[in-house]
Amino acid sequence: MTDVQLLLHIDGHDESASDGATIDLTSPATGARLGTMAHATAADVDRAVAAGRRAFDDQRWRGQAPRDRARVLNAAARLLSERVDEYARLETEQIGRPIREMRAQLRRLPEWLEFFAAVAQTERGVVPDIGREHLNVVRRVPLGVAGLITPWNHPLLITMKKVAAALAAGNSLVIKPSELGPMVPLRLAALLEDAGVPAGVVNVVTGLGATTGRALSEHPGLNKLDVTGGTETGRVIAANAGRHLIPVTAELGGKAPVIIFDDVDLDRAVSGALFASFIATGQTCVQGARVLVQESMYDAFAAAFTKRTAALQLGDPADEATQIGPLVSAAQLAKVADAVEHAEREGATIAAGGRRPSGQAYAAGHFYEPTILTGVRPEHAIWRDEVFGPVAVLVPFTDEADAIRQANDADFGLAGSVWTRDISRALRVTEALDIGILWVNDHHRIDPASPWGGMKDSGIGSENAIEAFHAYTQAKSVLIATSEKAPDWFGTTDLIRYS
Ligand code: TXE
Repeated sequence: MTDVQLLLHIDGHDESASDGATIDLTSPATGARLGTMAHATAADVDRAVAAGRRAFDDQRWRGQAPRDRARVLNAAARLLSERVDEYARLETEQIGRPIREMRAQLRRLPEWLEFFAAVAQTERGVVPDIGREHLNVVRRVPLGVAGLITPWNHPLLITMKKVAAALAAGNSLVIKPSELGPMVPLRLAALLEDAGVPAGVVNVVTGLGATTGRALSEHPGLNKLDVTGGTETGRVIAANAGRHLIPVTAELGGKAPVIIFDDVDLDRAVSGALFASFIATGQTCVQGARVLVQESMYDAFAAAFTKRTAALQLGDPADEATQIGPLVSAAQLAKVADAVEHAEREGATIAAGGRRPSGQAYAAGHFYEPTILTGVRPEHAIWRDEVFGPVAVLVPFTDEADAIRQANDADFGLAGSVWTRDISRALRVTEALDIGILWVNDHHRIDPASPWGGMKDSGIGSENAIEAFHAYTQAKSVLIATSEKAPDWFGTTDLIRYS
């Protein structure tokens, strides 16, 4: 087992918190102590923001030509490829996600650095035509120092989505990783410096949300906030951004529908729903939390889905055969167990799971069986509230209109999938859903080139793609008079000519 002492990373140096405080890290699978992390004070956050500001003001990163920044990001991508297996092991140890999934996820992350390196080099300003007497040059410039607040469920993926776009655009960063998953985001800062990002550009402050996270999100020296987390956390952080009049990107909760029409092959539908609902032990914002199945195939689907869910392999996340790991923390386990008990009290039926697994192997970890609930009604809390665990609600629908109505009956609008072989129907249904990320005959697919962001209570703005790059820049417009005639505003009555 690792015994780590994680430090803050400020201005290129690893250091303890100014008051020496630390927080213990424990394994979600065994309860064993993994080490400690520094608990950054408000003064530490202040120093990190100041370091980012100095790096921005002296142009050590944003002043480099885009092709030079791109070269560094591509070097970081190569280094990351070499370190993926090590980072996957660390993330599995820290958050309990099965190693087979962690490795598959991390292997793709160099793509984010490569994509945004390409965007940095190919981005162009624009020259809007505003008439013959002026030339208008509009360029995109970086914002300054960005505060990145990230969660535990995909520690490196979510940090990477934000970091790659922000760095490509030339910003400085202060990252506050989740207190449950700081290990690999900290390593990323060191890796970026190994690749050539100058010290001071990427700073990391570890600590709790209520202390370190709050100090960062309330800091008046930031030019942007970017958060992935729970919806209530997002509201608080977005309100802070509002107070300082800085832009915010927020990727928050979800309650994704998986809409299965009866023209889909049963096996494909079942394996698709399993993938949607139980990847990452259900701890993902786009988890298929509401599986809606057309009533003509509902019974056959329910039988097969329940059978395959019950057969999923729970266990030690470091074991290659494990499909479902523990939940990340005792608090998350309690939240999931409470939600299922409450659903049962409200009248739902447990078709699979619904309890902690028995046996010595599971005793010290935060394990919970993958769970399917039936008989859920729209007035039940489980229909509406995000559980963020391996719990899927299974409900029938009659026709297309009923599927759309049920899927849109949610405060969230992050993600969803539509399963059908009828392309026209897929287009109609995706068009009608108030959801930002939609898949047809798939779920969970992510790509650095494809925008990722929710509607309604699921957040503000988009990660990934050119949208994320633009969200880390501001348009700067320069109007150049090209006319030989000097304007004389007060010497003429023909003001229209000059206004
Ligand atoms: O998330 P938090 P938690 C949802 C999910 C989960 C719930 C709570 O429903 O059960 O949120 O999980 C920092 N000011 N998601 O408690 O608290 C915090 O330290 C500034 C959805 O882990 O939202 C961490 O770095 N920062 C989700 C980050 O915010 C604050 C991913 C997210 O933590 C803060 C995770 C504050 N006042 C949880 N309070 C997704 N969309 O994927 C907390 N933080």
